[in-house]
Formats: sequence, structure tokens, C-alpha cells
Amino acid sequence: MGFLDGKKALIVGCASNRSIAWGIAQAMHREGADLAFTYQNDKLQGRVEKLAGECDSDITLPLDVSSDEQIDAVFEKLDDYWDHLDIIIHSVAYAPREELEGEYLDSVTRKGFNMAHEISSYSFAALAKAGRNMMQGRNAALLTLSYLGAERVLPNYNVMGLAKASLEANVRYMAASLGPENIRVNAISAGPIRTLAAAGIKNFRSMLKYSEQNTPLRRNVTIEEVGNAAAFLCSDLASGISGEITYVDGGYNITGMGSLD
Ligand code: 0WE
Repeated sequence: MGFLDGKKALIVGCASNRSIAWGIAQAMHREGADLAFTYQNDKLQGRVEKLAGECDSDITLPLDVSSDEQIDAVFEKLDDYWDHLDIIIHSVAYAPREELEGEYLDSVTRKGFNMAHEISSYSFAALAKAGRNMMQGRNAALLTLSYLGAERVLPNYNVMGLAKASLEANVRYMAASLGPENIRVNAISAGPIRTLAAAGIKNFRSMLKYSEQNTPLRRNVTIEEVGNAAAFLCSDLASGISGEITYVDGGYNITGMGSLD
């Protein structure tokens, strides 16, 4: 008996076995959910198929969230496998790499701003709009991933901070829209984790070290820990929680100065 027995979940944003979405998929599979995965492009298809297989899933669908046609197609295809949907995981973000370093005003551009907001925030609402019909009458739940840079200024996070601020507001507006249909919407604000998305980000190693030293738990969090919190938030155990941003960051967000040790 798992706490997600009988639930059907669509996982968007799994790119490798280091993805936060993969930690979420594993926790949900362990708790009894049936899973479907999307892959961003042909290059990732094989890898995602293999990961899906490890979760006893043979549903993998192509999805670039910048395309409304592809978003609609995902739910049309999903409808061939499942007659309803209980959970959508959105674990997707993008800003041009050059805009994730240097001083904010030097690096931000109109194009980078628009792309960051479209891929990292609007796509969550787009998935909700397209998946809404399949989620009726099910105690469904949507979950996205945010970061502290939404609320505080962090070096190099730059335009992604604005996009995550938009995403967090999106969580609240979507929760208000979908609440009357008993669909809940939440986010997890995770601490920094070494994933593909983090690879190549300037000074990421120093950031991990800094957060390890200055976090109340004195360590970084794992995709397994984010996965467990995500599984809870999307389960009926969290039936009273909607519109919320839950920190899975070892307590880092509560600190004012960190550690002097
Ligand atoms: O939200 C993120 C990163 C998302 C991300 C990553 C990339 C890398 C590749 C968005 N766009 C891109 N574009 C690329 O071309 N995180 C929470 C991880 C992260 O990214 C940072 C961080 C942290 C933490 C960037 C600068 C500073 C800190």
C-alpha cells in the first residue's frame, strides 16, 4: 500500500537520472502511482524511455513546452492510455546561459526575459489549461519547482529570479482558478542541487559549498528528499494544501546570516 496507489501522474522535465523530476518520479512510483513521462527532444528520448522503464512505465511522449500544439498533443495521446489524470509535475526552466552570469542589468535582454518567463512560468499554466479536462473530479494536484532566487537576490541567478517570482505568483493564481474544481496547485522551493541544468553554471560548485556550510542542516538536499515532499504534496495526505510554496532546502531560507563556524 502506497499513499499514491491508483494515482496517474504526468512528469514533465525529466532529462537524466540527476533531474529533480527523476527524484519525484521514483518517490511517486514507490508510493504506487502510474507514471507517464515527456522528453524535450529526440536526443533525450532514449534516456527518458529507459528511466520510464525503471518506473514500470511505457508512456513517453515528446514535449517542448514552448509549443501549444505539442502541449495539446501530449494530452490527446495521454487520453489513449488513461481516461483521467491526477497529477502533473512541472520541472522545467530555461534562460539563455549568458544571462545567468554577471551583473543583472548587464546581462538581461528583452529576448532572454521573454524566453525565461515563457518556458519557466507560462508553461505551467499552459499545462494546466490543456490538462484541466482530464483532471476533473479526481482530487488532482499540480506541482512545480521554484528557487529562493524568486524572492531574494542571488548572484548570477538574474532573470531566472524574475521568472521564478512569476512562477510562484502563477501557483497562487492557478490555485485560485482550479480550487473550485478541487484541483490543488503547489510549488517546492528546493535548495541547489547538481543537475544537468546546473552543469556549466558559473561557480555552481562554490554555491553548493556555501549552502552546505550555511544551511541549518549543514548539507545540501537531494532529489530523493525533493521527491518525497513532492509525492506528499500531490497525495491526498496534502488535501488541505493549495497555493503554497514549500521549502525543501535544509532550512536555508530562514537564515539571516548563516554560520560563523
Ligand atoms: O533554476 C535553476 C536553473 C535553471 C536553468 C538552468 C540553465 C542552465 C543551462 C535555467 N536556464 C538554463 N539555461 C542554460 O543554458 N536553478 C535553481 C539552478 C541554479 O541555476 C543557477 C543557480 C542555481 C541554484 C544560476 C545562477 C546562480 C544560481
